[in-house]
Amino acid sequence: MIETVSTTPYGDQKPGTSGLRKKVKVFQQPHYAENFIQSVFEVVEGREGATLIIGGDGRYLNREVIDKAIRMAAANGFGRVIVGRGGILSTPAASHLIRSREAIGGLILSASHNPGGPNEDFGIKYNVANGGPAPEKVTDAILERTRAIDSYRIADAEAVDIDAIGETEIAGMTVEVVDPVAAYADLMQSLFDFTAIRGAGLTMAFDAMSAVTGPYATEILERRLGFEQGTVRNGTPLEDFGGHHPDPNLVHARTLYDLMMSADAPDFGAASDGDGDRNLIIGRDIFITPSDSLAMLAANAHLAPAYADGLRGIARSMPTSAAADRVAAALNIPLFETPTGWKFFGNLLDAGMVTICGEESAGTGSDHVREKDGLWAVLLWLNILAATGKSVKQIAEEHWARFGRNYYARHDYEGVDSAAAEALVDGLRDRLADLPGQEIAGLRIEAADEFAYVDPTDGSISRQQGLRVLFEGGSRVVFRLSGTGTSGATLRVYLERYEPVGGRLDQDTGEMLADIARAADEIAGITRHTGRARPDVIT
Ligand code: G16
Repeated sequence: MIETVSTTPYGDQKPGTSGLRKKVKVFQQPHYAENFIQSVFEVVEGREGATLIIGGDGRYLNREVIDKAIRMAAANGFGRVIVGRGGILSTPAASHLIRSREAIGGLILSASHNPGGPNEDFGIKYNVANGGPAPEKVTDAILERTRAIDSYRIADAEAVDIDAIGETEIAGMTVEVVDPVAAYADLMQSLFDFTAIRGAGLTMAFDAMSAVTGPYATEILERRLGFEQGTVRNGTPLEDFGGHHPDPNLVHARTLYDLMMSADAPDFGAASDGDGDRNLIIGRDIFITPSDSLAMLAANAHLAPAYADGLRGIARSMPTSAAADRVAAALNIPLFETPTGWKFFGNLLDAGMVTICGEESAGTGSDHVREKDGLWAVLLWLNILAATGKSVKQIAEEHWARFGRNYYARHDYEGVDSAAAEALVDGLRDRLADLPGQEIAGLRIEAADEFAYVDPTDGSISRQQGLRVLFEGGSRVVFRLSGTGTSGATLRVYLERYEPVGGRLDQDTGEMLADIARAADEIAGITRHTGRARPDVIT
């Protein structure tokens, strides 16, 4: 019944910012997914008889890999697998199930905001018992196993029917198929004032981008909160996301943006990504950057029942703007600056040191789960709008008038030759010490360094987490290579300029950042190294 299958290692199974992400064709190589899953299972201590959660964002290959993962879990001693019906679980819903069902961990099958389909991307991520992405020491151990693997174990059984709710047995292990939405929707209802949101008479448009949040948003927004039918657009998860990038930004959610800038705009516009952990927030006639959204949510969170007693602290990734820092200072609570990657928030949340976390990459979340959570951010915004009776624009303008404004943009150079990208980063690293005092594009450099993080809970150190150049007056540019791409390198250049209270708070972001963008090119030689005159995506 249990087969041991011989295999040989693949050399490219190093987990990135958020799990192993590769082209579908890579995952389709013989034993490729099995090698990785077996390597994960071998580092899960205490898996004998334990519960494992499995689900994914429904992209191409999801069902096939779930079938393998279930049969491998049975062969590796797990006692129970809980899987979302149809193989569906949004990333925050999976995190919640791991916690609420006291599972030892979970496999989340997703490549997040990356496109899906036979020629696009797939991914496998392992989350640990707190519901959060495996920390670096676990992903390092997984990588080590992938390099030495010589066999994997799998139950030689029929595929389990994952479309019917209920329990079945496979090789002595129970497989429980659950409604992917119900427990998560209940959790959201416990955090927010659904009655107030329902009664506020707001209108909204939610773009699920043909990805996993469709069923969640339909249940919560249309059924439980009473928004009119059709509020959720592109609400059916498709294996290829309808051929689009399920990435909620101004490029890929352009239709929503155009609607929100038009005369027909509803009060509130939002979108989420492939696996439901990212969010995009657009008010009528105003886009809210993810960094600002974090700051505005933190400043107003006490208006929602779950956060009525205030926040313990705020955490943000280093490239995220300092807007949240000013809120933390005003609330007199600590602010933690971590490397990019949600996994770095887990220890702070577990230790009760922070309540809200966020990243420039369209992620915000709280201690209710251990992942960022797209619909959570949407619901907190709705709760704030309902409680204040103000528009998104009013909330934003009042926020800037109180705290000042961090103009912010990220410039992405995608599919850059890896060697050229490395050369850019290495070259800049070598010159960091010489930069302070220099004047570039009219800006004087105050400091320059490479970000390293010491986790205050366990002392673990993460080095080489981005190069930062700080200018006099609080502006800065950060350079880093993405850890989530699947072809070539993506250079991310994060631009930020602070305008204090009483300053120019209603200007065009591009214009306010133009001199910093020029300085960034001069400092790092972006055009020289990449051959690109301008970024592929600006968010
Ligand atoms: C993942 C991580 C985030 C990170 C983002 C961007 O998001 O969970 O913490 O900010 O990648 O990472 P990078 O800049 O390395 O591409 P997701 O939504 O893709 O899982």
